[in-house]
Amino acid sequence: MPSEGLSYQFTQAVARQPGQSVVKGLRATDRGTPDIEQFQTEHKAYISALEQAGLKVTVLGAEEAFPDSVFIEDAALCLPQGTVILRPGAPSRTGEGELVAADLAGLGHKIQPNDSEGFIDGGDILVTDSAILVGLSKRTNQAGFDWLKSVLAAWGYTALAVHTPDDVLHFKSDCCVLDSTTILATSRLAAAECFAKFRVLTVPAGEEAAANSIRVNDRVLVPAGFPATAALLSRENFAIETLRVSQAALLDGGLSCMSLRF
Ligand code: CIR
Repeated sequence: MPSEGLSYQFTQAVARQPGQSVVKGLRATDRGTPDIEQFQTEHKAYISALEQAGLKVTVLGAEEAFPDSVFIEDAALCLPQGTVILRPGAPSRTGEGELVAADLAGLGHKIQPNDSEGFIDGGDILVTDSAILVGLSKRTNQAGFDWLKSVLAAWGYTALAVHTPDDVLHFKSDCCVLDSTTILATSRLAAAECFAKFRVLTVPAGEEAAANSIRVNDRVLVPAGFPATAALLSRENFAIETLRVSQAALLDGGLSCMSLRF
């Protein structure tokens, strides 16, 4: 069942180290190859920020066979009732669900295996305190959504399929939860019907990537380099902390996708 704080109050997280193979990670546009050392430095700071927000973080070892496996959020959805294994839609990422299932089972998670033919990336799943919104995208198809919806229904959640703009990789590239009733979103999503029941703060023009922020307990982690968004959130009385994610961004990744939080 959904509950107050489900979407932003966490005690634990699981992340995965970026491997050497991260240089081969997927990207929609080539804006340069990530520097491994810099990636590791930014990843360490990210883990520290989660710890400072009060989470116990388990950092799994790098998986060289999966260049994008640092973006662990795409492979599973952790809820109080259990951990749902997902099936990422990019061919090079389809085995990541099984990989993470083994790791999380080892950590004591109750695993809901995935027997669907459909595809679904965690980056398309926005858990709010009232419903779970799933953006259909190039990585998440109707069959993947239908399967997840039936799993979630058994646990008392309502899942709603929504649209992800064509030029956006994942639904959550463009939005995040700020609290039980407030969403931060780009203007292209802010007007969308899916947020009709929420108060929406719109990311200032030119700072679209700042929509991939994450509320973690008493603070909002915001990617560095977006001063207008930081100012907006401060004006709204959110405590913010900025973090550099320059190397993940080269692979279309951001703050949300580098951990599973629960
Ligand atoms: C990919 O294309 O799958 C990775 N390079 C980036 C995934 C980012 N994941 C996310 O935003 N949830």
